[in-house]
Amino acid sequence: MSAPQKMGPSEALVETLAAQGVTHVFGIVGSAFMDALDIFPAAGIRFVPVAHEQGAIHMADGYARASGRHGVCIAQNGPGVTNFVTGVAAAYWAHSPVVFITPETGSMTMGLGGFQETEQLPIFSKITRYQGHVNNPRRMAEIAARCFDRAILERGPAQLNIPRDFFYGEIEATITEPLRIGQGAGDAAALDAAAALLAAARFPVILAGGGVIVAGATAEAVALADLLGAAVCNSYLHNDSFPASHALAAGPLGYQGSKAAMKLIAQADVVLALGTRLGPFGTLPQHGLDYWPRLAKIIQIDSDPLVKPISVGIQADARAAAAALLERLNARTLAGTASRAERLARIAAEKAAWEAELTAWTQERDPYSLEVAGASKYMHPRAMLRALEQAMPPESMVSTDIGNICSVANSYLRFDKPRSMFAAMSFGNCGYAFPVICGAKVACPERPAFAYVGDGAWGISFNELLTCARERIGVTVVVFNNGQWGAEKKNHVDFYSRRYQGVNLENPSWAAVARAFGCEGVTVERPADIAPALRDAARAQSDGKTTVLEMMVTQELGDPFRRDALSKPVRYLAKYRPYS
Ligand SMILES: Cc1ncc(C[n+]2csc(CCOP(=O)(O)OP(=O)(O)O)c2C)c(N)n1
Ligand SMILES: [Mg+2]
Repeated sequence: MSAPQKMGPSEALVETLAAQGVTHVFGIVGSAFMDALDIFPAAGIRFVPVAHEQGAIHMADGYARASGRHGVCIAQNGPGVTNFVTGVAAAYWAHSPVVFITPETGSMTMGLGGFQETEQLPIFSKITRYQGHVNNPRRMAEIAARCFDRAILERGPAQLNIPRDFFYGEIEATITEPLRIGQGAGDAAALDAAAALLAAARFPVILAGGGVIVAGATAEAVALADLLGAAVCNSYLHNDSFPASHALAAGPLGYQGSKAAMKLIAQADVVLALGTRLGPFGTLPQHGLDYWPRLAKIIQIDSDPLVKPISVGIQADARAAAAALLERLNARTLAGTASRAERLARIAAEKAAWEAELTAWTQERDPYSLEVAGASKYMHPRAMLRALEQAMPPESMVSTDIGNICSVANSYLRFDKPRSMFAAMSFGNCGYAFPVICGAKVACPERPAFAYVGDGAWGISFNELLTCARERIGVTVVVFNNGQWGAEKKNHVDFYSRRYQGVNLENPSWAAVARAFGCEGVTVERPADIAPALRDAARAQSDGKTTVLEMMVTQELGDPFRRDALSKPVRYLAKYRPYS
C-alpha cells in the first residue's frame, strides 16, 4: 500500500488500474472520461478504440477469459454505457472478471433529465457481481480497487460508476495492492466423504467444468483421472477443461456433444463434478440419449451455488479441492482398481465408436436437409467442420457464436490447453464470438485465434473489422454462409410447417466486405481448400492482418437446441386455424 499522496481523482483511477496490472482498456472515446484517458499512456495502458461499445465489453470478456486477468472497458455516459448491456450479461454468465467503467452524468445535474443521463446502476444490477459507485471523488482509488478485487474474487463483472465531475479536483489517495483471497479446498469432512465415495466407486467418471480452467486445475484433474482410471467428460461448452488428447478424455456432454462421453457417464456409479455448477442446459438429453446418471452418487465441487441434486457438495476452488482429494485417495485402496483394465477398454471402445460415427457423419439425413443439400453445390457443414478441425494449428484459441453450425461445431472442437475455447455461454447472444476473439488475441498475441460465426450473427458483429484493421489485431473469422438464420429456421421446419419468416438472408460477398474494410477476404467452396486457406490466414495473423474465410455451405441443419422449449402451435380463432 502506498502512503497517502496528493493527486487528482483521474490520477487515482489510473494509478489503481496500473496497480491492478491493467495494460489494455477497450472503449470508444468520450468527453466524460477524457481527463483520465489523457494519462493512460504514461501509466503503460493502451486504449483500444472499437467500433461499438458492445464490441468493447465483449473484447474485455475475451481478454479476461484468455488471460485470467481482468478485462477492462470504458464508455461515454448514457448511450455509450447502455451499449454495454448485452456484453455485461454475457460476461456474467461466462464468469469473466471484467471491470466496466461507466462515467455517469455529473453529480450536480443528475435527476434533471440532462444530456446523456440515465440511472446507470439499476440497469446492470442483475448482471454484475459487484457495483461500485464513486459517491465522493476522495474515494476514487478505494472504490476502483474494490471493483477489481471483487471481479476476481466473485468471478464476474464489476461495474465502476463515476459521476463525470468526480474525475476532477485534488484529493489525498492511497493506492492499494490487489487483494487476492484464496477459496481453499473446502470443508474437510465433505472432502473425506467425497474421498470415501470415490474410493468405493466401481465406475467413477469425472465431469470437468469451467472452474477447472479458472482455477488452473488441469494438472490436478489429470492426476485424479489417472489415479482413478476414470473417463473425463467436459461440461457443456468447456471443451478445454481437460486435454482432449489424453486417453481418458471422453469429450463434451450436452448439445451436439460426444456420444462417447454421454454413454460413459450414463454408466457411472460415482460422478466427480469438478468446477461446474451443473447448469440445466449442460445435461439436456442429446442424440436421443438421456444420459444423466440419476442413481449415481454425485460429488460437486464448485465456487457457485449448487443446482442439481447431489450427494456431497464442496464449495471450493477446484484446484485446491482436487489436490486435497488426491492426497486422501493416494492413501486409500480403490475398489475400482480391480475393474480398471476393463474400464479403460470400454472408454477406448466408446471413443473409437464415436470417432468412426463422426467420420461417417458427413451430412445431415433428415428430409429437410436432404432436400436443400441435394440441390446445392456447396459444402456440407459437418464435412467443413471436420476439415477445419483437422487444419487447426496447435495452441489455437477458438470462439464460437450462437447458431446451428456453431453448435454442431461442438463435436469438432478439441483442445489440449485450457483457456482455448470461448463459446457464448448461457446468455447465448448472437454476435459474441468475433469481438471476443479480438480481445483474446490482444491478451495472447502469440496464439492463433479463430472465431466461428454464422452469417446472421456476423451481420450483428462485423463492424469490429474496423477495429482489427485500425488496431492491427490479426484474427481469423470463419463465417458460415448458409444464407439463413439457420438455428431459428430449424424451428420453422420442425414446428411451423416451414412457414418461414425473417429467416432467409440475402448476403453480400462477405469476403469482398472484409477486403473493403482493409482485411483479407477469401471465399471457400470446397473442403479441400480449407486447410490451405486456414494456414494462410493463421500466418497473416502474425502480421496483424485479419482474414474472413467465407465458407459457402448448404442450408442443411443439425438437431435443434431447445426442442424441449417449443410446442406444436394450437390456434382457436378461425382466421389463425391454417397456422397450426
Ligand atoms: C442477439 C440475438 N438475437 C437473436 C437470437 C436468436 N437466435 C438464436 S440462433 C439464431 C440464428 C443464428 O443464425 P446464424 O448466425 O446465421 O447461424 P446458423 O444458425 O445459420 O448456423 C438466432 C437469430 C440470439 N440468440 N441472439
Ligand atoms: Mg446462418
